[in-house]
Amino acid sequence: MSVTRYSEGRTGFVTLDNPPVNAIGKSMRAGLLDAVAWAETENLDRVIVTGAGRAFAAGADAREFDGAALEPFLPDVLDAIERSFVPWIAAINGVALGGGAEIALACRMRIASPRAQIGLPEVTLGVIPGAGGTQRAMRLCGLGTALEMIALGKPMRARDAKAVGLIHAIEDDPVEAADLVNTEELQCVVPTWELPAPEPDKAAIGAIRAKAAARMPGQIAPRRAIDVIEAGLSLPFHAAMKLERTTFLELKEGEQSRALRHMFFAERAAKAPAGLEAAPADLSKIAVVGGGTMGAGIAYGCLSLGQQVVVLEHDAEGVDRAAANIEKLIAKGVSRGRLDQSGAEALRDRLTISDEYATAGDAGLVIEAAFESMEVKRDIFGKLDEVMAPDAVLATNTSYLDVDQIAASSRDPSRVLGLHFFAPAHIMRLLEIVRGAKTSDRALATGFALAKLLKKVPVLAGVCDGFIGNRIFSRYKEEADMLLMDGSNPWEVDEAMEAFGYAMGPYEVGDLSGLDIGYANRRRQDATRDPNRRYVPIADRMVQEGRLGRKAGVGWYRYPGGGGKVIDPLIEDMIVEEAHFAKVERREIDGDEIRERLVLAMINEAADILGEGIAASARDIDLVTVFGYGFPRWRGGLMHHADSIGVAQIVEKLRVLEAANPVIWKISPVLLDCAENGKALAEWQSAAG
Ligand code: 3H9
Repeated sequence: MSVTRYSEGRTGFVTLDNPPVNAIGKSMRAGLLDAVAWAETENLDRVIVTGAGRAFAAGADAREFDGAALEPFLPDVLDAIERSFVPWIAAINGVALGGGAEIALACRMRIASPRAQIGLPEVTLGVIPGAGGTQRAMRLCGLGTALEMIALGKPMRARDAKAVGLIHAIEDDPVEAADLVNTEELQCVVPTWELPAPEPDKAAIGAIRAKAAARMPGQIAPRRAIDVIEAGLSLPFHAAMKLERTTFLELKEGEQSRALRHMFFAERAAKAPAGLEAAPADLSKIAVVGGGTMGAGIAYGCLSLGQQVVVLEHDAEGVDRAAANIEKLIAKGVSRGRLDQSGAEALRDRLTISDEYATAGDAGLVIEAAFESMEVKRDIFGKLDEVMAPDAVLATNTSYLDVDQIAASSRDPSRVLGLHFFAPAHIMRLLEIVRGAKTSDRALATGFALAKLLKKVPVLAGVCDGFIGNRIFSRYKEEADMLLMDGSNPWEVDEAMEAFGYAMGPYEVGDLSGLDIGYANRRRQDATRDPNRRYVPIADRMVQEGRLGRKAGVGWYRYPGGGGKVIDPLIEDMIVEEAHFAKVERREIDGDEIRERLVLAMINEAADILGEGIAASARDIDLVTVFGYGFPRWRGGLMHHADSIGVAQIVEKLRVLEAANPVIWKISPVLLDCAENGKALAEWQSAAG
C-alpha cells in the first residue's frame, strides 16, 4: 500500500509511503485519487499530505517509464486534488522532486521542514515535468525562477523556495503546522491553476535558452521545457497542460531519456558485487604514498570525509611539496565556500605528512600514488611490507602497470589491489577497483568500502594494460592519430567529437594531460606491439620536438601567454610531412566519418574487454566511459550507445574497416556473438556466466 490515510476530527492525514523515497507509481496515484474522494465523502475541512521516512516524494517512478503510461495519470490525480472542495496542504518533510514537487504545487498550501528540498529535475532524466510543473511553478514563483528551476533541473532548499514564493512557510514540524492553519484562511487561498500566467519576457527566455545550451549541450529536454513554458504564457491553463503532457510522453519514449534513465539506475546499481561478504579493513586512518597532484587529491578527498590521513613522501623536499599541494586544495575549498576556516583547521589537524614510512604503520589502507614506474612502485610496496600491520590493505593507483607484478613485490599479494582514481581525485566520481590474480575478498571489500565513503562510482576491473577506461581511451587515441595520417587535423577531430557530445576532443585532452604520458606508455608497449599493427609516429614526433601540451605552451595547439588554445598551422605541415614519409595519400575526411571511426574503435575494444572478463558487464563500461572519460551521459555510455545503434549494424560497418586493415579492426567475438544471436551488449554474458 503506497498511500495510507486516517482522519482526526475534520482533518485528513495522507502519507505517501513507498520506501525508500516514495517514488510515485500506479498504486500511489490510485491511492491519492481515492483519498480525494474519501475526503469529500467524509466532508473533511482539510487534507494534509506528507511523506513517510526521509522524503516527501522523489518523483514519478522512473521504472514505469519503459512501458506505456498507466492509469490513473498523475496530471488527472493532481487536477482532482486541486479542484476538490476539500483543500489539501503539502507538509513537505524532505525532498519533493519531479512529480513529488508537482503534488505539492497542486495543493492549496505548502509548508516545508527546514531540510526539505523542492525541485523539478526531470530534464536530468531526459523528460520535462509531466504533471503541471511547467505551468504551476511559474504561476507561483514567477517566470525567471521557474525557467531556471525547470530548464536546468537544479532543486532548491526550503529557504530559497520560501523566498521565491514557492512555499508558504518553513516549520520544524510541517504536519503540525498544517494542522494549525486557520480554516477560513485556507479556504481563501486561490488554487494555483486559477492564478494568472506571468507576462511574456523574451529576454528571460533567450537568456535561459543560451544557458541551457551551454550547460547541457546536445540535450533536447531543456529546450523542450522552455518551449512549453513559453507557450504556457499565452495559452489557457488546460491547453498548456495538454501540450506539457504530449511533450512529456514523446520525450519519455525518446532515445535520450532512455539513455539518461539507464545512467541514473546504473549509477545506483554500482556497488560491491553480490557475494562479496568479507569485512573491509578499518578506514579511519588512510595512508597515501606520494603527495603529487593525484596523491594530494586522494588525501584531500579522504580528509574531507573525516578520515585521519598520513601522506608519505621519500624526502623532506617531497614532504614540502605534498604540504603545498594539499594546502592549495584546502585554500580552494575555502574560497569556493565548501569549507569554513574551522573546517579547514580540523582537516589540517587530521593530516600528517612524513618521510618516515613507520608513521603510517597503523593505517588500515595505504594507497600508493607515486610516479608511474614499475621499479618505483615495487620499491614502495617492499617498504610498506616492513612497516604496515599484516592485515593492512595495500592499493596502487597505477593507470596502466600490471597490478600482479606490483603485488608480487609484497610478501602477501592477496592484500594488494588497484584503486585507479581519476584526476582531480577529490572531484571525479569514477573509481576503478582492480582485482589482481591473488587479490583477497577482504582487499576488494576494502576498495568498495572506500568508494562508498568517498561517494565514488566503483567499477570492478580485471588486470590488463589500461584496465577498462585507459584501454578504451588508448584505442580511441590510436584511431585518432590514424585519422590525422589519413587526412584530418587535430582541430577537425576535436570539433567532430565535441559535436558528438564530449566537452573536449582527444587532442585538447592530450594537451591538458601532457603528451609525455602517452609517449611513455607507447615506449612501454614497444616490446609487445604486434609488428603488423599500423603505427602512426606523429604523437612521438610531437614529444621529440618538445610539444608536450599546455604545460609547454605548445602541443597540438598553441597556448600564447598560457591562455586559450590557438590553431597552429605548423602542425598541419608536420602531419603532411609524416604522411609523405609513410606514403599515405591524404584525403578529405568529414565529421561523420571521424565520429564513426572513433566510436566504432572504442566499441570494438570495449567488446573485447567484456569478452576477456576485464569488465563484468556492459553497464560497467558505460559507467567508466561516462564518469571517467566524458562520454556524453545523454547517450547512456559507450555500450548503451552501441546497443541503441544496434550490434548487427555495427558489425556490418566494422566488416568494411576490417577488410581494409584486419589487424587493427579485428572484430570482437562478443560483437559477432551478439549480432549472430540477436542479442544486445547489455544482455551479453560470458560462457563462464
Ligand atoms: C518525474 O517525476 C516526472 C513527472 O514530472 C511526471 C509524471 C507524469 N524512480 O538516489 P538514491 C530509487 S521524473 C524510481 O540512492 P539518495 C533509486 O533507484 C522523476 N526509483 O538515494 C534507489 O533504488 P535502489 C523526477 C527511484 O538518498 C533508491 O530509490 N525525479 C527514483 O542518494 C534510493 O535512491 C528525479 O529525477 C525514481 N524517481 O537520493 C529524482 N528516485 O535502492 C530522482 C530514486 O534500488 N531521484 N529511486 O538502488 C533522486 O534524485 C535521488 O534518488 C534522491 C535520493 C535525491 C531522491
